[in-house]
Amino acid sequence: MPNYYQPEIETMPYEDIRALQNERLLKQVRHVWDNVPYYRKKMEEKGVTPDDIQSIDDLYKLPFLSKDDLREAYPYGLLGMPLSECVRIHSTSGTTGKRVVAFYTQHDVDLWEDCCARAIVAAGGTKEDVCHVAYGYGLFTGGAGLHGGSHKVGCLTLPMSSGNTDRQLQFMTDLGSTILCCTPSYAAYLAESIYERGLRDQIKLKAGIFGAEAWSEDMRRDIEDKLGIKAYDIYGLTETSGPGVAFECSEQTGMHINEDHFIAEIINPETGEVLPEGSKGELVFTAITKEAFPLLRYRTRDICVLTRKKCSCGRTHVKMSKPMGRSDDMLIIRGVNVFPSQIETVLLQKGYPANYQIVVDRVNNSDTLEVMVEMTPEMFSDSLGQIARMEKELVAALKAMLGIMAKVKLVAPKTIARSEGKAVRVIDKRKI
Ligand code: DLL
Repeated sequence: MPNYYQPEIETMPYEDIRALQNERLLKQVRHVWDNVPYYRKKMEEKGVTPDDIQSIDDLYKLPFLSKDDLREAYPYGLLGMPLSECVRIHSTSGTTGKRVVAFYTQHDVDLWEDCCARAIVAAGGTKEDVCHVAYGYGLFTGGAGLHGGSHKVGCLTLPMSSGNTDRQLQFMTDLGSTILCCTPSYAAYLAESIYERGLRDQIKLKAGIFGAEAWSEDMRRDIEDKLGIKAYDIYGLTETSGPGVAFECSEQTGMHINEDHFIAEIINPETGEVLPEGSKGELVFTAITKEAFPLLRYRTRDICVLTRKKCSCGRTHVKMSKPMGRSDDMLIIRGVNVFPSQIETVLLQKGYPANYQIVVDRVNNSDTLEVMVEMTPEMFSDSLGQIARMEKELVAALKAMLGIMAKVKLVAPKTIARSEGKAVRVIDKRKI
């Protein structure tokens, strides 16, 4: 039997969700118009007033917000409440340009933690569980979000943060962690360490809640097999509060978006046109309950598909597919669109671990693509001929997937730095 954290909301009939969204949208547009001069100006420039928005059908009339807007309005320009009402900030992990800072009232924190609690319960969590939170704590939203959700469910919460793998494994075995929350790349690293130290029999993990970065179905299977758990995806971004905007249920075929808090749209990233259900495009969110940072029509840059197919778990909220890469993660190499996730899929299918680095450069006016891939200890060999054969086989498999030639360099086990948070997979030297 599926479990719900807030069944009256999570299994609400579609018409009721829509009615709730309509009501909340109208209120939110008014709130933003009255309290966020930056967005009000954008609406005025487009000739839109709150009276023009009578239901979700009018959403398309509202202007988009992008990361550039957030940077321009940094730090307080999009604040919807007096600073004295705010109790928290979080910030993106962005490495370029100004960071994005998001604000929360106590009400915002509360609703966000509810969303994360829903994700934990959907992964089978109850108050009997020991929830091991190994997402980073601090400005990053991963630690705080899952921590708050775990409290709400009533799990025993281990606020581990990321890093210090010895300590992670010690607590995991001594305190019997049953749910692991961290990035998929850190989960893969922990799984590798558990395997190497022969600790598999001493861990009690049953589920993992992994997100914050792209991970493939092959990586999911790999982690599930190594740890003997079910691995659930969780999605979110700092701008919309953090993790828990969407989460996977027992069906593991996409993530339910918490539609009582967010209206999702898919648009054509080039033209901004709203696309029908089932189309692949850029995900756009309108936050309809947030007070302090009430973003309307925020362009996430994440490319995915939405579907309302009936779900066996009984939840009625729309599902998003795994993001198929970000529109700004896409590499254009010799005119061909390449997503790092395509490369990962090839590597995992060929039995390589998910430890790789992609280096893009420009030599003699032509783009080059090099993929450094770690071998497993079982594959590792001193025979240069054997390694050359394996590299050749990978070059062919990558050519079949990407349509272009890549140079492959196989390296010894443990040579590529492990990530404790979001993995850095791509080095694009053309941009340096
Ligand atoms: O990554 C929030 C989060 C924390 C989500 C913990 C899940 C778990 P940011 O650092 O602002 O926030 O990064 C947001 O990360 O636009 C996506 O591109 C990517 N992302 C987040 N979750 C997933 C996922 C957090 N499940 C950006 N799959 C988003 C793929 C994801 N990409």
